[in-house]
Amino acid sequence: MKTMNYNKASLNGTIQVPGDKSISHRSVMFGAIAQGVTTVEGFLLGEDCLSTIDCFRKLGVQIDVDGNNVRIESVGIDAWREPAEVLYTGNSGTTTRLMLGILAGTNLHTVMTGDASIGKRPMRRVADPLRLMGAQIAGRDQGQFTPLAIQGTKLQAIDYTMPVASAQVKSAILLAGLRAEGTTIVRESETSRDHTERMLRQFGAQVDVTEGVVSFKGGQVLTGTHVKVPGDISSAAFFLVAGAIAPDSEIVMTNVGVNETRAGIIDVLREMEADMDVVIDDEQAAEPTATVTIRTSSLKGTTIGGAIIPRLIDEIPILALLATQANGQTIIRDAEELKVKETNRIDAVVAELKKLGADIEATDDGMIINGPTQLHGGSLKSYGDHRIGMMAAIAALITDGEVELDDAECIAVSYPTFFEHIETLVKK
Ligand code: SPQ
Repeated sequence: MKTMNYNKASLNGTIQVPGDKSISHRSVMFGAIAQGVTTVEGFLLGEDCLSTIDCFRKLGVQIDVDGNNVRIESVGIDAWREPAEVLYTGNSGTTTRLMLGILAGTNLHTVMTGDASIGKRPMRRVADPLRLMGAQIAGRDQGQFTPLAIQGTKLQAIDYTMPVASAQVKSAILLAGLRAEGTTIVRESETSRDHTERMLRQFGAQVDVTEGVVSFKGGQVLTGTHVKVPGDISSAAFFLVAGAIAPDSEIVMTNVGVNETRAGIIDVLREMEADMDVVIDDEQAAEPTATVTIRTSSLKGTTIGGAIIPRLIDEIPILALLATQANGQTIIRDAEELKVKETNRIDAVVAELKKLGADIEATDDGMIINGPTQLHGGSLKSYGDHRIGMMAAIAALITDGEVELDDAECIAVSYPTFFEHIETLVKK
């Protein structure tokens, strides 16, 4: 149990949020698949990414970690060894789903499982298209849930139209496509994060992307390279909201990843009239970064829905808190995917913010929030979900009275230094 009493402090100063979780996972995966040495700078030492490292070590890949620098040495997939142990993916959906795509085309038998939350997350969305490629995957409830057993085999390319916007499904198919015969094509109606496509290019592969269609020829060999991981915009999101809603505040964040397939929260903050500056460092970088400054803001309600949803899906819990402080109504829609994250994030956000006195209701595909509301203290649950836990802690900055949080440890999944950063920014 963590008790938070910040007495409506203001937040001021500069922080650098930790490395991007999605890119950190992929850097190790690609480094393990590639031939040669891959060096990674700015790697996120969160529990989820450490699970990815652990899985590849069990496959015999040499991975050395020195602070936020990681070195991966591999001679490619064919040199991996069949692990005697189960590959444990912890709380990480990204590890579980992308590994499924990678392992499907090896010549290994592997078994993968994760924690209780992973055990409830749908895997057929990945396993089904992989089966169309010839993958042999068995799992609980007809291949729907972990534990999953994979018998690696030869794969055939497919032309797949995605039923939901999901970077994890797209990435798993593309990674399987690396070992497949023919050209793999993935069609998205709404663009999900494109880190896999960008990284394939960084490792020397040729990928074509035109109007929502990604195509990629199997059999391409990846070569080790250097990967620079930008700060995670999904982590920065918590302090973007904190700076906007806490009194007399100004927070500067450097090296924030602003890949446009991830940066939907910047558009929403602008739309809500937040007092914010975004200065891009290098637009040409494989993953562009920016220095972002946010100040206490007078906000207006908005509607968030449609194509922007995949660009900010993980930021919706904290945007809901932001909306409780905006003038007027905020509607979040088209976000059913929130129901299959670490927990049902629609139900969790609504239940916990209601406990603090927010005017918020769940809908089938999102939520409706009326603001502004002075929030009061309360006893909150994180549901073991890092993003719900961080939302609760940021809410505690502006409540009348203290907030208790049952399980704050889960925050280490993506942001191990989160509470240190709050302490740095809170004026004593
Ligand atoms: O890895 P995990 O547990 O799925 O993490 C989450 C998160 O909040 O950190 C989702 F719960 O992020 C996903 C994100 O929602 C990470 C991700 C990726 O790296 O490809 C893609 C998104 O998921 P999806 O299902 O839309 O593909």
